[in-house]
Amino acid sequence: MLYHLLYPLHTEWFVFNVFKYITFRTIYATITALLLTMVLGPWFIRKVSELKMGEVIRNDGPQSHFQKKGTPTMGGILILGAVIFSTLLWANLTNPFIWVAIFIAVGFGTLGMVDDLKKLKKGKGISVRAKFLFQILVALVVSCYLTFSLRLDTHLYVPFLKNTTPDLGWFFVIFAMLVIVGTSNAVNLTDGLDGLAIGPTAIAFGTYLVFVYCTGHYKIAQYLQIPFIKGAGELAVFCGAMVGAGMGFLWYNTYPAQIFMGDVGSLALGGSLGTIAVIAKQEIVLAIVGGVFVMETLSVIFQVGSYRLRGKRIFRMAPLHHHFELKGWQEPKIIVRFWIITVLLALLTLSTLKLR
Ligand code: 57M
Repeated sequence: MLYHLLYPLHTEWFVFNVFKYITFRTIYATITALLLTMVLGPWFIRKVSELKMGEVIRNDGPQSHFQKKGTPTMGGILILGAVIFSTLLWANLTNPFIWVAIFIAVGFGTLGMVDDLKKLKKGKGISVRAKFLFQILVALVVSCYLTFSLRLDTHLYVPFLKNTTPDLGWFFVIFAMLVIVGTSNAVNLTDGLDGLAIGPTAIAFGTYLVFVYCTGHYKIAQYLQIPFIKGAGELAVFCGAMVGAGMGFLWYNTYPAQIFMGDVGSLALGGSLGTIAVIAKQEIVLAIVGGVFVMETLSVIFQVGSYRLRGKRIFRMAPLHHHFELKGWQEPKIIVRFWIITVLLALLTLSTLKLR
C-alpha cells in the first residue's frame, strides 16, 4: 500500500524514491510484523484465555506435557494477521506472487483454524483424510495457477549441478502440490515443543528471503547462475514479514510457552514456505534448510513402518523430539539444539548459491 501511495511522490520529493527498493520495504515489513506480534501478543493471549481456548493435552504423550494443559492456542491467527497486514502495507500489490503467498496462507490457515476449533469443542479435530484432501485442493489451485497462468518455469534446478535441469512439464503441477502439502504437514509434525517449529520456520523464511531476492534480480541471478524469475524478488517482503512475525511470536512461545500457534499457524506457515520454495525454483534445497522438518517427518514414517512390519518401534516415541524427551533431555535443550542445527543447515543452503 505504502509503495503505491508514496513512491509516486518521488518525482517531487526525492526521499520517497526509497519506497522503490525491495530491500528497504523488506526491512520495514520485518519490523512491522515483529512489533505487531510483540505488542498485540499480551492482548491476544488474554482474549484467547477469556474465550477458554486452551490446549487439550493428549494423555498418551510425554508426562512433562500434562502441565501445559490449558495453554492458550491458535496463536497462528496473530502470526498470520501480522504477516498479511505487514505484506499489504509494504509490498507491491500488483505483483501476483504476493497474492499467491497470501492465498495459500489464508487457505491453509482457515483449514487449521477449523481443525483447532473442532478440537477445542469436540476434543477431536477434522479427520486426517478430509484435512489432506483440502490441503491437496488448495495446493493444486496454486500450482495450476503458477504453471498455467503465470507460466512459472517448470524445470527442476538441482543444487551443485548447474547443468542438470530436467523439465518436469505437466508433472510440475503435481510436484509443486506435493512440496506445498508435504512442507505444511512436516511443520505441523514438528510443532510439538515450545518454539520448536517457529524457530526453524523463521530461519527458513530468512534463507528464502535471500533466494527470492537473488532469483528476482536479473543481474544477480545471471551472476549466480540461478534461474531468473521476474517478480519473485517482491516475495522478500512476505518472507521478511514471516521472519518478523515468527520472532515476535517466539517472544511468547519460547519455553515455557504462554501460547501455542495451533494448526492455524503450523499448516499455514508450512504451506507458505513450500510455496515460496516452488516460486523461487529452489524446491530441493528446502530439504536442506528444512532438515529438522525432514528429520521429524522421517522419524514418524520409520516408526510407523517399523511397527507395522516388525512389530517393533525404532524410537521411544515419534516424532523425534518426543524420543529425546523420553530419553530425559530437558525441553529447552532439545529446542535450542534443533535451532542450532537449522542455522547450520541454513548456511549450507545459502552456500549452494555459490557452489554450482
Ligand atoms: C501435531 N501436535 C502436538 C499445538 C500446536 C502420525 C502422528 C505422528 C501424528 C502426530 C500428530 O498428531 N502431530 C500433529 C502435533 C500438540 O501441539 C498442538 O498442535 C499444534 C500443531 N499442530 O500448535 O496446538 C502438543 O505439542 C505440545 N506443544 C508444545 N509447545 C508448542 O509450542 O509443547 C506444541 C506446541 C501440545 C503440546 O503438548 O498439546 C502433539 O504432539 O500432539 N502424533 C504425535 O505427535 C503423537 N505421536 C505418536 O502417536 N507416535 C506413535 C506413532 C503414531 C508414530 C509412536 O511413536 O509410536 C504424540 N503426541 C502426543 N501424544 N501429544 C504422542 C502422543
